[in-house]
Amino acid sequence: MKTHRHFLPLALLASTVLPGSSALIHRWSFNEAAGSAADGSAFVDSVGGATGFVRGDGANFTGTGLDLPGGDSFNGRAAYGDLPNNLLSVHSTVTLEGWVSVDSSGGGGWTRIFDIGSTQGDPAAGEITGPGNTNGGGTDGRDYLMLSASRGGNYNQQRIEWRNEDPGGGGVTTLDSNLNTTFGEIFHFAVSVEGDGTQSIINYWRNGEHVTVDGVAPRTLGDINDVNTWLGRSTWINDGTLDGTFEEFRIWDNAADQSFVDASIALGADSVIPEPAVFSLLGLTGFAFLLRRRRSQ
Ligand SMILES: [Ca+2]
Ligand SMILES: [Ca+2]
Ligand SMILES: [Ca+2]
Ligand SMILES: [Ca+2]
Repeated sequence: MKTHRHFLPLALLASTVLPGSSALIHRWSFNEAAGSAADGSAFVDSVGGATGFVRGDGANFTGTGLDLPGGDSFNGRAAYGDLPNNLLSVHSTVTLEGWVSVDSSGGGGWTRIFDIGSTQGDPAAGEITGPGNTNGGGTDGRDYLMLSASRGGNYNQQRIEWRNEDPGGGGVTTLDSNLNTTFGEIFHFAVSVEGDGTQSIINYWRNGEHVTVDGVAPRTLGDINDVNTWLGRSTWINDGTLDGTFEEFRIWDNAADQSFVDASIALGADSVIPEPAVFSLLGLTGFAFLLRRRRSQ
């Protein structure tokens, strides 16, 4: 009865939750019934109720994910995921976590995993509500926090960029990475932003590798005019839209660390790590160790 010894501590951990300590605030799993994900199709947020919508054409629900076709959302109608406004700016600290595959380079250059901010088009407040340029103004991203899938079409290069030019004068922070991408292979990502009211610290992991360590941005999440909250599409609306499949996307209201990332990867996209209160009681490192031990036996 060797197995039971390992299930028991997990059950205890899962039940050791303090009230009011929840840190997972949004969870989109894209587990809608397989089939066409036509323009306007909804995908649920099982934690925060912030329903997302497919905008544009050519997407499909796979049963476990949202498969975007890749292409042009400006002159064309390549589909992307559109989440509600103001998901980030109401927080000072978040972790954006997900599982996604980049299916091909067919989406073009500077495609995005996520891009959350605003686009030129004053006085329309920078919001683009569908394929094309619904503002009729300029095409530049103004405010945004984004994670790219490529740099200029090179999918073995990526970028995190945080621009604060809505209104102008806030500057930009750029954090580049050089990670090989295998098309069609699902990977895990986590980007944490920890604000102190004046500046923010950015950490980034891909498949558990700590790619960006304590990057400093002289601004806070409250500085973002987050009216374009997008998966796959760039706030620079001339950019290509990702050919990728989103299996899971989450927003946590605290900052991840290595132990959190390791534990989340060990659990996988279909399970959520127990509430952080558990970690403060029992130690997150110990929990990650316990998971690894369980998996290795
Ligand atoms: Ca899923
Ligand atoms: Ca695809
Ligand atoms: Ca701003
Ligand atoms: Ca919007």
